[in-house]
Amino acid sequence: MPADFYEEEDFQGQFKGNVFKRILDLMRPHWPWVLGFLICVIIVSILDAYFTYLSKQIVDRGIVNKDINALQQILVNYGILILVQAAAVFGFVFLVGVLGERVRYDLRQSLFNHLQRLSLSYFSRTPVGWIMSRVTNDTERVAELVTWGVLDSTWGVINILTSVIFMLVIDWRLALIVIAILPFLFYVAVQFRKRILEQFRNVRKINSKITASYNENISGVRVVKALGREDENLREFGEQTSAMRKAGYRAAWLSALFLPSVQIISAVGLGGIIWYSGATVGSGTFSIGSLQAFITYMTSMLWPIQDVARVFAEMQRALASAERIFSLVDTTPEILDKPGAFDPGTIRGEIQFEHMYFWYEDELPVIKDLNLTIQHGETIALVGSTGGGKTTIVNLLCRFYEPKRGRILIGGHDYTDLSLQAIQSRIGVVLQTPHLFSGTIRENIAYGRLKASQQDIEAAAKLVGADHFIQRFEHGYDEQVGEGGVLLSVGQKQLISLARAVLSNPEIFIMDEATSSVDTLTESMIQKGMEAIMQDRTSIIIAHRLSTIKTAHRILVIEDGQIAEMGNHAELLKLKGKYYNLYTRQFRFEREDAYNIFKENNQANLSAG
Ligand code: M5T
Ligand code: MG
Repeated sequence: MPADFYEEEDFQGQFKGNVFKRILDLMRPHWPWVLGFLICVIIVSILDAYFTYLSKQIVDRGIVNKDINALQQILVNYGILILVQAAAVFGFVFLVGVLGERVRYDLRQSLFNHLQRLSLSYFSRTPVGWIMSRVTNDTERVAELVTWGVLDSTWGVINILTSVIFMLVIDWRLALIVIAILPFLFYVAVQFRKRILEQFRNVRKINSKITASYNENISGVRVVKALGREDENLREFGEQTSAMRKAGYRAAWLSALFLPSVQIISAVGLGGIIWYSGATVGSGTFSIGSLQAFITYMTSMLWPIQDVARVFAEMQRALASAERIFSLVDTTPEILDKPGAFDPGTIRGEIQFEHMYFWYEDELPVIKDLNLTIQHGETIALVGSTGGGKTTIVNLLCRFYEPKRGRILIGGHDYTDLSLQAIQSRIGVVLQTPHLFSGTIRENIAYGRLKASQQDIEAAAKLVGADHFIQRFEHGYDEQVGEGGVLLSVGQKQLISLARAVLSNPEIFIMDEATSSVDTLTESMIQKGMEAIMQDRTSIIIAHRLSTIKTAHRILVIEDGQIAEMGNHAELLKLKGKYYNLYTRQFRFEREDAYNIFKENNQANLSAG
């Protein structure tokens, strides 16, 4: 699922109280910036209100009284203050930008770091799209809240407050009318905002479904045509688009209704003011300038009210985002160094699995009572039918997961007593589907040893036989591999992963051989590369190639989480059991191998019988 599918995830209205506190904590390290921008905002909004007050003075003292000196004085003040305000506007826009970037940076940094520490089990439980949505949309929304959200609401609140204060100074009775209307205006604005947001959220939700439908229909076009699903799909699609149209209509209707409603309410307020002042202007207590100032305050207050209402309405979603981010940050990795975990300096030595049990979930054992001792320098081939638990055994040895019962000993130490770093930095793993990162071939080979020199990199590539195809690229080692290595063939990716493993000079080598076939030349190169690595190293290979299996010291047939058969190639063939069956039916071999089986078989039969 794409990340935007998870963006509009539903949330409960209830927040744990500490979400607010934690958001404040995010801002704490940047308090000088926060303080600076609050000061700027306060200056801007106080000056805004004061300017209206000045224009009242221009009318009352300057124009009505025809006092040129006063007028000049007021204008000079006005000019100076305008400059101050301009500087403050510059200040807050700049500071809010800086602050936003800092908060985003902190969030991204801590999420990235945390994600790297989380155990593999977290990633198999949690959809990638969900995580992506947290690190992109949610961090963005929280950063918006702590910057523009805080800015708009402080600006709005201060603006409203100063306006109210100035109004109280000019005429407190009139001001009370306005104050009485304010909460009502605010309530209406918030309600509208909430409903509009809700509709837009709906639109986006449906939109991501529509995108998904397009995607499925285009990528699955052959199946759609072959099964004659066109009419049915069009009908389903029609339902989605008309739901989208309805939600869009509702959003437009609400948005259109919003401003006029607010305006009508404030017009009622204005009417009250004019009615009142009309009654008092004659008595001389209320000047024309005051009336004008009141009207300006009243109308200019509409914007801050809307801003505050918008922030208020959006706050719920931003808090939900923050809560999801925190829930991710709070997930503790299941596999952690124990207190006192140590690095023995090497993990060469015997590997023992002792009565090991393991399950991914629901106590449904995937590995059952596994007992095995691997000598240092031994090459072990794991074979067996799919789902037997081969990958799981390897995952456990790498300590991506830990045994649920029993234990694994490396060099005589229970491996949970060792540090993760001590184990994982000394194991070289080549996965079944080799993963390359976008970048150059050089960067990919040096991924586990950044400081490697060009000679080391080339030596590693030569050792596994990757050098000659790399040289053929236009840019050689600087050739880009594309995202995930899409520009290379499967065989080339395998060779590069092998070179990467060689370069990191691991003490234990683990490889999940690819099942997909490569051409015979590449195949034999991969084989040579593997042999080079397996020399003097404990190696565990999930084997699909006959050549690997034959060179292994021991072959383990893994069935249903247990060792079903164990021995070398010849011994196991003689047994005529599971290995024999697998061997004759499943492994890829070439013509001559087939002939050899036939021969060996006959010999085995002869000697047996
Ligand atoms: C053994 C389950 C899988 C199977 C059993 C890796 C993994 C496996 N399983 C999970 O539930 N979660 C996981 O992350 O465990 O699976 P395996 O160890 O992958 O078997 P294999 O490597 O022998 O199979 P294959 O097909 O690679 O030859 O029930 O569902
Ligand atoms: Mg597997």
